[in-house]
Amino acid sequence: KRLVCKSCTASSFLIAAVWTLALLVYMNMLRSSIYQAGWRISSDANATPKAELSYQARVTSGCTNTAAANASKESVSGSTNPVEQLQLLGVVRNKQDKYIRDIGYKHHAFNALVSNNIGLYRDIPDTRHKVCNRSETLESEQLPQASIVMCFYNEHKMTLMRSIKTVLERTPQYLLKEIILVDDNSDLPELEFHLLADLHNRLKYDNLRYIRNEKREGLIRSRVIGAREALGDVLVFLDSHIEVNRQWVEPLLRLIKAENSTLAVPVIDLINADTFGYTPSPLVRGGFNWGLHFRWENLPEGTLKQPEDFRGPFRSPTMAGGLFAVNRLYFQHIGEYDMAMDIWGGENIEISFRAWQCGGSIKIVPCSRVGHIFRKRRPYTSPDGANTMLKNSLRLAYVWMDRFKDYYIKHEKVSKDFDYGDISERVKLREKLQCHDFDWYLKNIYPELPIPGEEPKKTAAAAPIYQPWHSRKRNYIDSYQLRLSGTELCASVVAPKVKGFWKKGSGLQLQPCHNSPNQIWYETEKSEIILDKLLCLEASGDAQVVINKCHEMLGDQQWRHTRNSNSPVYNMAKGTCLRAAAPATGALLSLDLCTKATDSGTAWDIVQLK
Ligand code: UD2
Ligand code: MN
Repeated sequence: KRLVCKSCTASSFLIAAVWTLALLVYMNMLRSSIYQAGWRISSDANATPKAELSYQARVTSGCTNTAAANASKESVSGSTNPVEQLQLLGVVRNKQDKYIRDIGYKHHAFNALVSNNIGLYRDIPDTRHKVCNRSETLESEQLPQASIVMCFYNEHKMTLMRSIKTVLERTPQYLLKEIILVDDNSDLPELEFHLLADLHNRLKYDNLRYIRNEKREGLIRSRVIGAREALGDVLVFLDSHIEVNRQWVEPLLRLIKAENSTLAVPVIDLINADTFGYTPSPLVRGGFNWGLHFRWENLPEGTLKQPEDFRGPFRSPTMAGGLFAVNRLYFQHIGEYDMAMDIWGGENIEISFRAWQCGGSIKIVPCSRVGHIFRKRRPYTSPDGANTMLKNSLRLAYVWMDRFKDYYIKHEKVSKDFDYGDISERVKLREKLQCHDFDWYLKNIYPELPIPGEEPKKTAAAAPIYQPWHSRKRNYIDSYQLRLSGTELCASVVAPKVKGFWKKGSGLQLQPCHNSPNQIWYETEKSEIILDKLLCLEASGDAQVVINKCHEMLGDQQWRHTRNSNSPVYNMAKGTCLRAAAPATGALLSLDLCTKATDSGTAWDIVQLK
């Protein structure tokens, strides 16, 4: 018994030791393979795994010339994860990321995950024309000082802080009197708690002033509330989701110093709501239609003949509204804003008519650039659900447009008894300032506007709203099949063609690869992937992938891959990747975490067509 027992103990020790060793080796392998798949594996909240480090470095990689950027380059190139190699900011890694993305779209109508990952500050391209003055501004030039007025309602916190931070970083200190934040009674928890402490701790700026409205006032009254507190010579109004570009304020202040009744408007560059990509806008000016909707339109023909012309400024019949600088006393003189206008809309057209009709002007300053997040929808409503744009437009039509208001009323089919409130104060203002009538405005400031029932005029074509800068011409850079790695199955659309087009909204599935048009994808230089040169691959809903009409606005129709085998196919808006449900004919394709192991249906071979 003793003998047996002895040998038993010895051999079981040996067996146990071998097993433990094997288990350790196996766990380590598992650990590194999980690393490579990009999962966060740390259960210890304070530990910083390697993948996490490179991720954080990448987040700051927008900042060139910084140690962070260099660190990021090293760690990213050292990464073995193809998704990480693509250097993306919106990768959805887990449930928490997905939550931030989804709740962000709901509350803000932009990708808050990307915004968080960008952080407080990043470099953006200098989008000014080469003729713009880049030499450092001298204090001896004695430009007036600016008070920034930024009002916000339920703004995304990181985006709000970055808006302020860019002003602090890109404005000479001696030109910045103060930044006045007007919180329009925001009720998002992230803004209710610690907001002031966070602003103070992270921005470290003493002249940041904070006003909180006791009730929701809307952006129009909020701006006036802020402006009345301001002490600087010039008021600069900004939205709360912007990034000012280099030397943005100097050309505005220079113009106002020279012409104190001019409203100086920067060029509004585009920050993509899905990807936060920053793109320059071309030089366009503001107009409107008879529904009193603001619209961009091309500059009058012949405005830009030689390089120097790109320095502007250009007269503009109206402005978009959100971003402009104005002499503070002149703003008071011409009657601030109409304080009976609610929440959103119309105030930009009103101040435009008023400025021009009452002896001032509006000019676009091309050497001043400010990026703004253009969203596809407004993420908030008015407290009583009212259509404030209608009420506000009626007020301005009755005060400023004389008989021409009838075109608006007819165009919008406004009912005769719609209550737009008392306008007597504003009518008095118009008399006091001895303003021109609307006929004068149309003849002298906006002769290009077609008048209903009159001969059509020779005008520059109106540019499409918000993104006139997207060229219509498609440039294809590649064509390929998307083959699920390790199989002979390709991403295909199995749907009838209707009038020469594939059926819009059709999903994708795996089919044996056979070089037919329903599995041949064309990639454009804007990273759209287009089936048969007809319909765009689009991420839709929570995790669907379909083909749809190309909308040219990127984001959900914008993709990234490594152009090799075993590549993820990454959607820029969703931060997730194309995934086949199974390696089998007929298996459906959807979107899922890119970080899943490569054998789980997210690895694709990009098979170029010969
Ligand atoms: C455009 C203007 C915007 C304003 C609007 C017409 C640009 C870039 N933006 O719409 O400034 O002129 O046309 O009214 O030209 N806000 C409040 N309280 C509210 C609602 C909004 O403080 O009740 C804030 C909001 O957080 C933002 C700003 O006002 O900072 C403008 O609102 P928006 O961004 O929704 O307007 P946008 O850019 O669609
Ligand atoms: Mn805005």
